[in-house]
Amino acid sequence: MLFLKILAEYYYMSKALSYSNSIDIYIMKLSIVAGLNESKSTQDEVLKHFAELCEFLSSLYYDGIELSLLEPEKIDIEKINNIKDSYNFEISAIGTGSTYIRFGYSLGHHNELIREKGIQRINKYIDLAQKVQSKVIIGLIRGRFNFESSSKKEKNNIKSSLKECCRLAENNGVVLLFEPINRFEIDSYNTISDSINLIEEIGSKNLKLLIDSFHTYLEEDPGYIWDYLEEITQYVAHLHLADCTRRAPGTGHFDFKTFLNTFKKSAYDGFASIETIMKPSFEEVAKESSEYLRSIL
Ligand code: LER
Ligand code: MN
Repeated sequence: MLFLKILAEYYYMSKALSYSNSIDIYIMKLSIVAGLNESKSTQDEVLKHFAELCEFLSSLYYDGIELSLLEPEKIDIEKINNIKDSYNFEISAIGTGSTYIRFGYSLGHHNELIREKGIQRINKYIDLAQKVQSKVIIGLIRGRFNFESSSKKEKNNIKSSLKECCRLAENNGVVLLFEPINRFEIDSYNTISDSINLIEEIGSKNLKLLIDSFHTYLEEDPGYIWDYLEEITQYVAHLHLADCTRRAPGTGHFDFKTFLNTFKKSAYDGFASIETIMKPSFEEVAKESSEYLRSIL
């Protein structure tokens, strides 16, 4: 017990020191993805669930929580802020993919009205992000194309929708996180370099890169990726962590030490967020991942 207390004190002390320039101790901020079931729950249930998550995760030394939401407008902002502040927690990012999965709205859709719906949803996420000081993920909400479209058309649609989303993000001082996603889940911008080209083309200071270790494992050339990551850290504002089987980091053979060290060396100050299949359970993934990552960081 005493050992655990000393360990915890050391952790919090070094965390405080990590933000001072004078001492070279670096601790990467850790969060994990969770939903709040806001579509099907009462406000009280959502708040209770959020408070329980903060309580549980702070006991495992997490610094924040990444929220995957379907209806961001349903969140009671003042109360959520009070709860997160009472745990000294951050909402590391807000996931938007369920908008595509549940409503079918996407930024790359060939139908302009559906694209417009997607942009309107992103606006709602931006509004929440601005009020809870978070970032908005642009991942699966890009959608997939079908026989009525083509890869080229889809890319152009994503580009023009994203320009509009960036304008909204800039007006609200919110950062958008563009995530390269593997080819089995999405049809374009599967690789980091494709995504960086798009970010460069759009040229908004509010558009950053989210790198997910699982998609990196599937899409990037293993002989080249580690050097390449070192060159592009300045674009990155968020990380997703899952092992090559999409289970908890440390359960497969993805080289998290090299991956995370690349960001550590560049004084990356964003979050690393666990985004895995939550098996055997959310609680066990949260616990195992925290222990493993703290041991290698
Ligand atoms: C979203 O962050 C992501 O990584 C997708 O693969 C979700 O399935
Ligand atoms: Mn991801």
